[in-house]
Amino acid sequence: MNQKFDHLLNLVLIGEQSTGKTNIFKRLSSTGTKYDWDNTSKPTVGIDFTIDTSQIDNQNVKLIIWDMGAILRFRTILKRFYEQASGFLVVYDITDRESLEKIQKWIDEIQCNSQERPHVILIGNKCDLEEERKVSYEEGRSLAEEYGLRFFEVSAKTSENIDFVLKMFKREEVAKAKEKAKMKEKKDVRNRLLRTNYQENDDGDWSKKDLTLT
Ligand SMILES: Nc1nc2c(ncn2[C@@H]2O[C@H](COP(=O)(O)OP(=O)(O)O)[C@@H](O)[C@H]2O)c(=O)[nH]1
Ligand SMILES: [Mg+2]
Repeated sequence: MNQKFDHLLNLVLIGEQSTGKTNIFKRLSSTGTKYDWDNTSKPTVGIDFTIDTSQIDNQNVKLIIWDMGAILRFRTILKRFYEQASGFLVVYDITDRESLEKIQKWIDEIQCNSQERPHVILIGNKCDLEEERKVSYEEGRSLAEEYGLRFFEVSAKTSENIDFVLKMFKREEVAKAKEKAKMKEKKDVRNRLLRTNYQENDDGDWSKKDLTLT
């Protein structure tokens, strides 16, 4: 079936190893609700992706979610992903302080390699492990504030906040695209009006048409 989409989005999961990216990915994928929690997940070697299709504000949205494994070491591949992504979930583990301290490295990578300003969301995963918590909610929130990012604590284990983050990402991207289309239409109308009322003279300047002569 050849379905048409109004929006194609790419969302990439990045962050230190063992922060739970692959488990978040499994929850985000369309089969997520059927996914049984598995404590034995292995380091991700390659790249995995899943396609999520949905309707947001009467628009068909196709979202491709990418789980990046050790392949992140290959900079040429990485660069292509940074360039094409509409958004990133930058993940740290609330029970692992080091994973938060390395967040800056990931955000710098996005800022250095992305062409347009992508939608970046800071994610503190494993919020079900309250007793093992090493990073407070406040610390995560203020780091996100420093970079002007949205911030959520989630749990891939219990699914807490996972659906919400995905829906919010899609809604905001669709709203952004609609706003962009509106601006473009306004600009097109302005240009059309300009062309109707003005004419280009020999010097390449625009001057008002002498309507009495036409
Ligand atoms: N308690 C708990 N453990 C998690 C959660 N997410 C991931 N894990 C565990 O953390 C380890 C690393 O997870 P994984 O998804 O492979 O991390 P990745 O290397 O970032 O892809 C695994 O043992 C998971 O079972 C979570 O939300 N809560
Ligand atoms: Mg992984």
